[in-house]
Amino acid sequence: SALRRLCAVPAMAALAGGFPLIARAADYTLKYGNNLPVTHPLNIRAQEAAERILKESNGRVDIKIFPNNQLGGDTDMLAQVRSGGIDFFTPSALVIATLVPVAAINAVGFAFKDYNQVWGAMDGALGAHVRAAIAQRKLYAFEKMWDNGFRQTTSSKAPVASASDMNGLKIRVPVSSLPISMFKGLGAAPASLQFSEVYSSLQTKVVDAQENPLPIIQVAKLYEVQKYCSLTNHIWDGYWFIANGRMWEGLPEDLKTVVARGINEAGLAQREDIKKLNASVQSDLEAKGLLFNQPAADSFREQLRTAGFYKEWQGRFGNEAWSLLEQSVGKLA
Ligand code: X2X
Repeated sequence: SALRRLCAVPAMAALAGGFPLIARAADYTLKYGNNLPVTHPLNIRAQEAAERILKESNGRVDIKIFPNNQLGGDTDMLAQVRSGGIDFFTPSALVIATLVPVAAINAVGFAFKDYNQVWGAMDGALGAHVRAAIAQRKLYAFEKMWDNGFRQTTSSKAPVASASDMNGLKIRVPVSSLPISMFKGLGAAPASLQFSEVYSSLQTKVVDAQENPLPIIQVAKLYEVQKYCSLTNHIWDGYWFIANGRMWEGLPEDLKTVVARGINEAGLAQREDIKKLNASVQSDLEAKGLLFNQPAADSFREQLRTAGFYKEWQGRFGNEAWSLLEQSVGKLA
């Protein structure tokens, strides 16, 4: 049969010292886990990167993607990438901050005005500072951070128009101390839950509210279990693409080059995807029934200052990191 003839070729070619036509197993089969649905730009671009890396490495590096919390929630995947159970993970800055505290610095409330400030900081000195801290925990962070977005507040109860509407709000936040501190400072009643539990906890009313960038609200279908969306823009959040340090050190230099190029360039394309999506996602979510409002930032910032939020986190991050942030965004406290 045709199949049999095809199968016979590599053996013959190998005997003749020729080049096999059928791919052998890759030298490096690497697992990458993440917490997002396959429809999110992060997964679409990661899949493209994996295909490009397979090709440019001549089949030597095969990255298998496990999306959507298939390997467990963020806490589990962070433990796995540390132990080498998986090779790559994309934790949000908030999530990796449970291991590398300074990584939450980009999430200081109302710090970044726009994406020029965000990428200036994260592709510059502030990002380098965080990557060095990640490296100390024996994880390798690729240079280009991927975009999650500016976080917005959704609720099944009522819109949030100013800081006083946060009072007593039962809101889910990621498992991370900065958002807990921030929402407590705003007077809310935050609860830490992994992303894998967000939809069901909103559906069963364990919490009334959550906060995430609009593309996440869209791909995770949170509009099905939320009614109001308040454009609070309170945190800018991104994903660090990280690798297990031992695995990374063990890769030959030529393959490191191929993998890093594939991942960093995919990250830049993913940023553009989110930028495009940001132009249309609100009207799509409105069509799906979410009611939007746009609160001014002033009352939230004022409340956080009064609560001592900025002073506290300046102390926790240290003056070096804090001044790198302020170099990009101006004085915060
Ligand atoms: O858990 C979240 O809210 C998410 C998806 O934004 C993060 O990964 C932090």
